[in-house]
Amino acid sequence: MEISEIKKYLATKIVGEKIFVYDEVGSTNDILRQLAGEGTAADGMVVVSDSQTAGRGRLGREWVSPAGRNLYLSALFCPEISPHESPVFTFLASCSLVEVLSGYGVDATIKWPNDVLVGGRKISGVLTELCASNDAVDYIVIGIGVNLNLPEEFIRSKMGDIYEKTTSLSILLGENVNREKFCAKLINSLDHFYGEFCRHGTQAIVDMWIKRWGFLGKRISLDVSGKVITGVVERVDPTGFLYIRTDDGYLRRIVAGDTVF
Ligand code: BT5
Repeated sequence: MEISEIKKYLATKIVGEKIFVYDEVGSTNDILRQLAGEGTAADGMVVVSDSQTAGRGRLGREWVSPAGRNLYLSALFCPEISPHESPVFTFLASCSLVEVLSGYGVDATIKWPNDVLVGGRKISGVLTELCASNDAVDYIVIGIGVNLNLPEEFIRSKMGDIYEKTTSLSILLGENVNREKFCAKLINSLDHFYGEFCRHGTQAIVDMWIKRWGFLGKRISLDVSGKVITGVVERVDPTGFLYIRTDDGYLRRIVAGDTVF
């Protein structure tokens, strides 16, 4: 990934004003957290890498991160919010991804809490991590992985039992995409939604996310620690929690889990 190529397409105010591009890292989230720990990171700073040797998802899951094919990006934010509102930054990232993919003519859907799917297959995932002290956020790192030029053969041969649940932009478009251009478009979109957050606050992002997610008032099934809970979504709040009215009439607050289709 060429930093000069990315900068050619950048039109941002805060996000990506400082950007670092690596050939190989363990995890882009770790690099940003390290910079933040050293006091050298700034609001909107972005780290991108061509490959990751220890790319990760939530709960220590692996994020498959081969070189030369995809996008692995982390962005740092320093918002004045309380730690429990940090999931709103996962929402912000998901909205950005849906917008950018739509610019490629791809109709992506959001799967609560952090997946972006096309045709039921995962194209992107978001990992939000935070550092907080005294009930205030010091910084939030959002890590985004997007499958861009991942060929069908790679998915089939290297991604084991998830191959049927995975896709990439090149598979959907039938041609490879310019990774630097995609990267810049995503940073531009993150900058747009971060601007919305700065102007209008967390609820505005939740509302934008709900619109793109599309499950408010609809029936949903969630795997919560191995138990499937089904009900109608009544509310989503800035903590990212879902309020589900189950068939027995109870309103359940879902803090963490995975959507089941
Ligand atoms: C996620 O976790 O989906 C968050 C992924 C975030 C990755 C980015 S890359 C840049 C930054 N640096 C990092 O180290 N991480 C972030 P989760 O919802 O837990 O999903 C993980 C699951 O997705 C795995 O267990 C696999 O089933 C599946 N998976 C792994 N790699 C994939 C890939 N490349 N494409 C699609 N699915 C994948």
